[in-house]
Amino acid sequence: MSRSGFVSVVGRPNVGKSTLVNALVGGKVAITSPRPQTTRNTIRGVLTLPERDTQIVFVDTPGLHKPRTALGARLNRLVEGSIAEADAVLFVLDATQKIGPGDRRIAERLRRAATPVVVAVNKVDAASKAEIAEHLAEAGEWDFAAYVPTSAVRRTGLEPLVDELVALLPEGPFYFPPDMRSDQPDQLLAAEIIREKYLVRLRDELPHSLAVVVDEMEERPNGTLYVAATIYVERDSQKGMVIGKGGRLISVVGREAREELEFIFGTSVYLDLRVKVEKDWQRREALLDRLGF
Ligand SMILES: Nc1nc2c(ncn2[C@@H]2O[C@H](COP(=O)(O)OP(=O)(O)OP(=O)(O)O)[C@@H](O)[C@H]2O)c(=O)[nH]1
Ligand SMILES: [Mg+2]
Repeated sequence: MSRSGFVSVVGRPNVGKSTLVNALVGGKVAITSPRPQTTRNTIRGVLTLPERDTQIVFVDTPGLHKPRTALGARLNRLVEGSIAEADAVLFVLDATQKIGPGDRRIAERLRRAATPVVVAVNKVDAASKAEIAEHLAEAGEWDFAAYVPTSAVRRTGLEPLVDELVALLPEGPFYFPPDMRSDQPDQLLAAEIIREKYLVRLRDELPHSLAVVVDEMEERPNGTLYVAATIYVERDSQKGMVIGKGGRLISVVGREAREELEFIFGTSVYLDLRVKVEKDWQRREALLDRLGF
């Protein structure tokens, strides 16, 4: 009998959840950036192990944090839902930062759940042996199913991590075709790639004020993929920042996004970007619906 199940990937913002999911499934399904709160949706990445007749569906989630806006509250509820539906939880810690109240709150939440938990102590490439040992000892007191040191960027510790997770999965048929890596529609992935390029280039609070929606995506007769997207900001003053002096920033971001989209879709891409102001969209429930949250 085959094995298959959902593994919800949770943790504080910026600990490397999305980088880890990408490394585990062997391709980019979720965007990553040095800014906290990069992920805003649950994103499924599928790892099929034919030789073990096993399929793991990783569910990347937004980092859990104290919500300050309607968007923040929605994101936390999303994570709760993902934990409730999971067969196992992958709880990610950042070895380069001390275990803090945010990690402890999540640990307490997970201890109350019936779902088994595997802890990844991630970013070990950037931490000292002493820091890693301290994490393993301190987190060990939570008494979860297993603890595995990992580096998502160097791709170390992934095999032991997969072994621990496979052991927790129930028997059952695969949820997705074996060659499928993500169930994310192309439109959403394209919007995320554009947002990622901005996250990497913008400073301060502005990244959180951005939302990207792909309005149109269509293959032209000459084979070029036409992608039209709108970048939403919250205030008039932010519009200029997103466009940049003389349109410089939007053209650089546009080029970087286009190049990655061409790589992902294997075709030439024409990217049409526009910027719109939607006052305080992060705080307005109706707008959150329209922007796809
Ligand atoms: N040195 C090092 N950096 C890492 C590792 N994994 C992730 N990072 C970096 O940590 C930052 C955050 O990574 P993400 O994968 O976006 O983190 P996340 O937990 O998904 O963040 P949110 O979506 O905001 O909750 C990025 O700059 C990554 O390159 C790792 O194993 N080692
Ligand atoms: Mg993420």
